[in-house]
Amino acid sequence: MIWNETIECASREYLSELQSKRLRDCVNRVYHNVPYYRKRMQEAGLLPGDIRTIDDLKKLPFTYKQDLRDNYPFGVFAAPMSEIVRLHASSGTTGRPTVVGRTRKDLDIWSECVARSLFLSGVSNKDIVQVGYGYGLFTGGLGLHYGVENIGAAVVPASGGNTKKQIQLIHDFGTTVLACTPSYALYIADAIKDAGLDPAKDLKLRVGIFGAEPWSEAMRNEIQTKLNIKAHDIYGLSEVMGPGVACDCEFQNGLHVCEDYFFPEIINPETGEQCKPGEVGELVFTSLGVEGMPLIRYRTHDLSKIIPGDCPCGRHTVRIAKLMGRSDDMLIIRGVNVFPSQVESVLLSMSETEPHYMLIVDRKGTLDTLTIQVEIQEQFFADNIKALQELEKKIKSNIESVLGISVIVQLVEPKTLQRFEQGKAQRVIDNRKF
Ligand code: DLL
Repeated sequence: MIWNETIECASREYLSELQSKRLRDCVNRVYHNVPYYRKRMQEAGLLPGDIRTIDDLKKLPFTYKQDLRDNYPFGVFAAPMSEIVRLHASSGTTGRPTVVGRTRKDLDIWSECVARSLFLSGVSNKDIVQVGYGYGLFTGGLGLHYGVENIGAAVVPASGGNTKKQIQLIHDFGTTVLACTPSYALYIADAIKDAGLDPAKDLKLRVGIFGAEPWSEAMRNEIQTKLNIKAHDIYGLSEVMGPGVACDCEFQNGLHVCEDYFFPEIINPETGEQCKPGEVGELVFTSLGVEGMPLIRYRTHDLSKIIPGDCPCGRHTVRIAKLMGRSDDMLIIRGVNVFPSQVESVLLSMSETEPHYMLIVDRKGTLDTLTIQVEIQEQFFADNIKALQELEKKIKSNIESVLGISVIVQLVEPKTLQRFEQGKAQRVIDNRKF
C-alpha cells in the first residue's frame, strides 16, 4: 500500500516542477527572513530571482552544522516565534546543541513523511506500534508518534529503556511493530530470549522500523531472524526534520526519499561537485515547503549513493542506498579508512561471535593501534585456553582481511560490553590526541 500515490508515484516532470516551485519559495523565504542566508547569497552574488529551477540549486552555497551553531539558538529560523510550535535540539555533546523550530505546517509535513515511511514498511491502521525511541528533545519518539497516529494505527509511547517493561508491553498488548534503534532491537531480542519467550510462538511482532544509527545488512538479517520480523530502515536527521526523510520498502533495496520536501544531492565531500548516480558521496539536503527552519544544501556528513533505476514497488521517488556511515565516524588508522560497520559485518558472519564490540584506538609513539573487543557466544567461552586462542586468531585474521590493517583482538565474556538501551550506540573510543 502506498500512502500518497499522487506524490510517490508521480512522473519525474511533475516532481521536478513541484520541486522547482518549492525551491523558489524557499529561497525567497530565507533571503527575506534569515540574515545568515541573505549574507551568504550576497557573498555568492545571487538574488532570489537567479534560482528558477531545481537545477539551479548547485549555484547556492552549502550550509554546515557549524553555521547553525554560530546562529544558536534561533538565528536561522525563517518564521516568527509566534508561528513556531515545537523546538527540538541535538544533545550537544560535541559543541553547542543545534536547535530546530517547527511551525504547525512543518509538523504536518513531518507526520505525512512518517506516514509514508510506515506504509513503505507495510504498517497499516490495524497495527499496534511500540515506539522505543526516546521522547524529548531527540526527534525519534515524537516523530514516529505522530506518524503512527496519522495512519490510524495504535501507538504505544514506550520511549527508550526499561527493557523488562518493553517486553511485557510487546507480549501483553500484542505489539505488532517495534520502532527503536537497531542496537536496542538486538538488545530486546536477547532479553526476550533470556525471558524464555519465543518471538515466533509467544509474540505478535512482525515489523521493525529501525534507524538513528548506522547498521549493516548483516545486522538486519540477525535482527530479522532473532525477532522473527521484517526489519525496515528509516533515516532522518533533526536539522532536516527527524525520522522519515527516507525509508525502505518491501524490497529493502534502498530508501525512498520524501524528495518533494527534502531534495537530496550526493556530492564529493572534497570538491563539493555533484556525484553521478551510483557514486558514493556525502548526502546534502535542501528543504522544500518547510517554514520554520528551511535548510539550503545542508551537509549531513552521511555517506550514501543514489540508486539508479525504478523500484519494483511502483514508487518513483528517488532511492538512496543504506547509509554507509558518517564521514566523521570514519577512522583513519595508519592511513587506512576504517568504518565500525565493517567490523560488525565480520562478527555477524561468524557463528562464534556476537555483534557486540568496541573499537579502541591508541597512539603508541607515532604508531596508531586498533584494539577490537569482541563478545563471543556463551557456548564458546569455555575454559579451554587453547581453543580461545585459536578463535582469537581466526577473528583477527577475518577482520584484518576486510580492513587491510593489523589489529589487536581481545575476547571478552558474553554480556560484558556496554549495551545501549537509550540513545545511540557508541562503539568507538579514540584515545589519540590530534
Ligand atoms: O537520529 C533521527 C531519527 C530518529 C532517524 C529515529 C531515524 C529514526 P539525529 O539525532 O539528528 O536524528 O541524528 C541524525 O543519525 O545524520 C545519521 O548519521 C544517523 N542516522 C539516522 N538514521 C540513520 C539510519 C535522528 N537509518 C544522524 N542509518 C544522521 C544510518 C542514521 N544512520
